[in-house]
Amino acid sequence: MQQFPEGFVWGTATAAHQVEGGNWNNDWWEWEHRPGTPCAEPSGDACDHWHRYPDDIRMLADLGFEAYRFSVEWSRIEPEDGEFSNVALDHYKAMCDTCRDHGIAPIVTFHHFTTPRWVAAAGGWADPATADRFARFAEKTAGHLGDRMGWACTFNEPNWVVTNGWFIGIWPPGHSTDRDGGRRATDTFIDAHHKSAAAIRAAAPGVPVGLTLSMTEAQAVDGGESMRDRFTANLEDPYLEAARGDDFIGIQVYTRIRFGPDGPMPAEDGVRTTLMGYEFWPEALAACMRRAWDVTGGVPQLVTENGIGTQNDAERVEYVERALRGVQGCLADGLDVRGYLYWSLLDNFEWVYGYEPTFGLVAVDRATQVRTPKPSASWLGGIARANAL
Ligand code: GCO
Repeated sequence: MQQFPEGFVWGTATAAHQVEGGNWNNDWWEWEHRPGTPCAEPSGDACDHWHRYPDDIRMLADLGFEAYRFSVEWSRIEPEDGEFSNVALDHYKAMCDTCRDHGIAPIVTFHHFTTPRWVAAAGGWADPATADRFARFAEKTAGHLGDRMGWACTFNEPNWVVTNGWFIGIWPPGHSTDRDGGRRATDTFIDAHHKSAAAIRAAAPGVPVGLTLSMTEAQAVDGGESMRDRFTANLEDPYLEAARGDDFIGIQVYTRIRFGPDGPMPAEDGVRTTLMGYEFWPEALAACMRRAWDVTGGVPQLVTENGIGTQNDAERVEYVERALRGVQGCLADGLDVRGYLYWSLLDNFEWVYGYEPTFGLVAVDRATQVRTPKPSASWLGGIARANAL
């Protein structure tokens, strides 16, 4: 067994819209019900985590974890411009208190893909004014939660919101090849990150603040170097550079992409794929951690998402074990890695894919909401308790 550093954080992650249920006042609920939507199905009741979080957090603690990353839903906290809900704020305060009661550190994400309808209608992320709208929401929320938070993530994967919302068009606002809108959205997200991080630090002194970034190991094949470099330069590097000087950066990795001279290539022959169509490539985590370490100039890292959509729980164990071996290699080479959070605690709403891709350590019966931990849940919880692999 190889020990992880003293204080290494072990946990799991979810996101409000994917698990709470009934999140109707945001751009994703509208997107799911729009005629011709690319969504396989609506989020609906999700995992009813809005009501069932006490049992879910207790289950998390009983499994052996010590951290829980969840997101607060802006559209619940600020349903209309400048109108704040104390009931919603108190709900998330109670979630933090429940975590603490079980010895769990709450890792609070302030924006996980979903945006209130009123913000989207006012211009959304392509409107620079949204940075101040978001900073005001962050200040209000952080002021309410304070140091109940163990860590604060301003954004979850803003690069993925821009890619799918302005370049590919399968996420709201549904633009494709909108380079100008995508650039403005990237600029607004980065401005919002700096402003909200400052607001959170002022309202909750001592709580580490950072953004989380979707990263993919980008490999060049047969002259694909320029395509690979264009991918990383456009999708990842602006945010890695924005993270320089932050308390930490959240690294979120699932797979690799191979680039040829014409762009992304299909999965390599002989390499299995997951329910998301990703190549089964656990080693991508360490590769992206190393690249982030270089580009950010050594900003401390927290793996805020890593996992696999699969019906085969033994494959989940294989994936995570290989990914963690990569983390151990990064630690051995001097990277400052603070912890590992598995995505996800629960099988949940996987955005346009609906409920079919199952990432959870814990299965959820869609009809009854009954939770059933998978063998991987106690396996990873055991690693968390031992702090060793
Ligand atoms: C993401 C999001 C999660 C996904 C997870 C699996 O990285 O896309 O943070 O909401 O559910 O990554 O795709």
